[in-house]
Amino acid sequence: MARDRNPVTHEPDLHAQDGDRLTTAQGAGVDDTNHSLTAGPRGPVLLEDHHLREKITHFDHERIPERVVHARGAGAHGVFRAYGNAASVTKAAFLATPDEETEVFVRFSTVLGSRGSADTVRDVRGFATKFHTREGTFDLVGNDFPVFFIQDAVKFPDIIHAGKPEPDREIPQAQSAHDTFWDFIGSHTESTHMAMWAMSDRGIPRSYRTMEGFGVHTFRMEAADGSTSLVKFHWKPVLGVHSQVWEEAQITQGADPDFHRRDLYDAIAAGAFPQWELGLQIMPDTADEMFEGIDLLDPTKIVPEEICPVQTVGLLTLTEAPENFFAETEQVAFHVDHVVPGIQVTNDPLMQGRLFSYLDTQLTRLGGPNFAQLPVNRPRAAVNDMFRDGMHQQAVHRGVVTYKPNQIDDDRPVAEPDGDGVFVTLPTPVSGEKGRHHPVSFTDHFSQARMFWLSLTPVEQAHEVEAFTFELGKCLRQEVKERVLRSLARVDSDLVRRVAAGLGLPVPEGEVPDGVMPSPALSQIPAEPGRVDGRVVGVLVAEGGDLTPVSDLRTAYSDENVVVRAIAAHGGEVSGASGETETVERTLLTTRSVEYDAVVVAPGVAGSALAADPRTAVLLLEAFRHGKAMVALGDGVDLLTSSGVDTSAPGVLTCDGVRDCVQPLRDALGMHRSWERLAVFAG
Ligand code: HDE
Repeated sequence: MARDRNPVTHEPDLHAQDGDRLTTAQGAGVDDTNHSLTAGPRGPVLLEDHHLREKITHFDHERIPERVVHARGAGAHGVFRAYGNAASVTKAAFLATPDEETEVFVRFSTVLGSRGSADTVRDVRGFATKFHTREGTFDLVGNDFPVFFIQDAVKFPDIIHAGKPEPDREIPQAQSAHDTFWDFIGSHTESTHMAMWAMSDRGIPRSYRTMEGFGVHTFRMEAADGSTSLVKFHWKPVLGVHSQVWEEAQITQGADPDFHRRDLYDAIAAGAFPQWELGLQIMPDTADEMFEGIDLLDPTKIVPEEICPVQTVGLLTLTEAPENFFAETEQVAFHVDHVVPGIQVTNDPLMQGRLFSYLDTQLTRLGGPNFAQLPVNRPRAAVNDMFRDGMHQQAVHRGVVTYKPNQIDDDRPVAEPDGDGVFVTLPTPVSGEKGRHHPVSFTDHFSQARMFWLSLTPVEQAHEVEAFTFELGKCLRQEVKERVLRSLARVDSDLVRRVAAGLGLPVPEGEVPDGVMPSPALSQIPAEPGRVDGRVVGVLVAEGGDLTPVSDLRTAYSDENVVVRAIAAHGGEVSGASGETETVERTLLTTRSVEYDAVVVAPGVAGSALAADPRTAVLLLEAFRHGKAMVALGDGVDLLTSSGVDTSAPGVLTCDGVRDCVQPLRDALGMHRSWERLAVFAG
């Protein structure tokens, strides 16, 4: 990925700021940047100080407007490799050519919070991918849920106004747990399905690396032979889909608000490159654009994987963190209408509105129409658009001809409908009366919400109940809670009974849709241990105790880049019983349980200074409550017991030596959590 080269001219890119000498913005050397120019040693500052004025003026204008939604995010560069099997449905070269590699930039985000808000709030996550293909840029601007709150883009400002902090006191930040959000959800029953996703564990991912991604809308694909299909995009994380639990997410918001971006950068730095397979659900392109009774233009509906399997067509690997957050992650500009030959949009009314919005918003955010010239946005395909001038124009265009047709340049450049790599809109028929319609096929708002509920395991259902009860419990107005309960009564009687009980409100009556079947693919609980790359194990160690478990576990899991951190009573180094030393990475002051996927107590900690500190018990009990794998080595079991951890509970391993616990701990990590233990808490 030669990012030090200009992708268009292949000239070395100027990293704007280069060399050892401090200069002004115009390149003159600066003599002193610590003292303003004054009249006399204690006199007034002189207007003549051009360095001071230039430096402060530039600083005054450093900020650009944050994104109106998805302001908080983190990105990474990577590569997409096509398997080539997609050639049967699309002529897009980056998908259809076996082993073709395409440079990508991916930005993950939350939706509601400001740029400085915490990563682990309950929200849908953005999953936007810019494919720099040789046929032009393709942006897949997706989310980590496959459905959306609304069916029509015209309601987008309403849902976002309702979800953002309430305008009088500007609280709560990055939270949906407030009246205006639930007032909207209760009054738009089409939102019920997405609300079920948001209140499930999907709303609080463990990491960007363990999220699925979805294009949400149905796209139309065109193969080289001219055949067309209706297609939905999926990203399948190689590490599986995993989430935090709610208390853990809340603690993380304070203990490490950068948790997800740190995890992304740390994993890349450790060589545990995050990976997703791109998958397609391919459906026939029929005149009614329906599949098995599902309206493919309704973005509040999924097509269950059981009736249309996801076929994987390529692998995305993130390999490089950005060099500069502002230049890359902040200035990247995605647009749903950035499509390439072989991929076309459909009449989904939510998608149609987005085709306008993404271009429009960049004009404010990036200050004009030339944002595609910014390094992170620059197409890798040659550009010859005949657009001219505008704010922040980077190019020095040649010639006098900036119009078509022209004689002076033999009418070049030419538009050629039959040329290679040319985007030609498919001649799909359009008919009907103009009007503000509400199609009948968009009116079923509850069957798939019910399907989602029925597809969850009891532990996941308990989390869903807890989330609804928490969010509605934070609302101040009774009528808001009552209306949402009326919607839940139309999803499932058990769900509404449990949420109403938690809120202390009467259970409303509701008719639930008949004959709804679950879709097992919607549950996140793995059937067997998955991969553990980049997982974090914390080992409590004591001065004079046995430190070898730290290095032994590191060696045992080195192939999977598992991070093993020593936690001790003080920073610096600790020395073990046999003279071994270990660098302390965390103390009780600098860590919290949420940093670890598993916690190990090494021999010798019981009875040490660490054991006497009440924060140790807090760390252990949190890990226990959150279903984390826990290991007591030797007398470590005494510390677990004195801290109140039930050592006979599932997922609590007691071993004499490290060797005995390597495989069981790996398996426990691969299951992500002890679901049996969480089931006990869920009741
Ligand atoms: Fe967006 N959305 N959106 N959205 N969206 C933006 O574009 C909008 C929707 C999504 O990391 C904005 O450049 C409308 C669905 C992501 O830079 C804005 C509607 C999905 C990102 C905008 C939707 C998304 C955005 C704000 C209703 C999932 C972050 C800044 C029709 C399929 C991209 C920007 C990044 C960002 C408008 C609904 C995903 C204002 C009008 C559905 C991942 O243009």
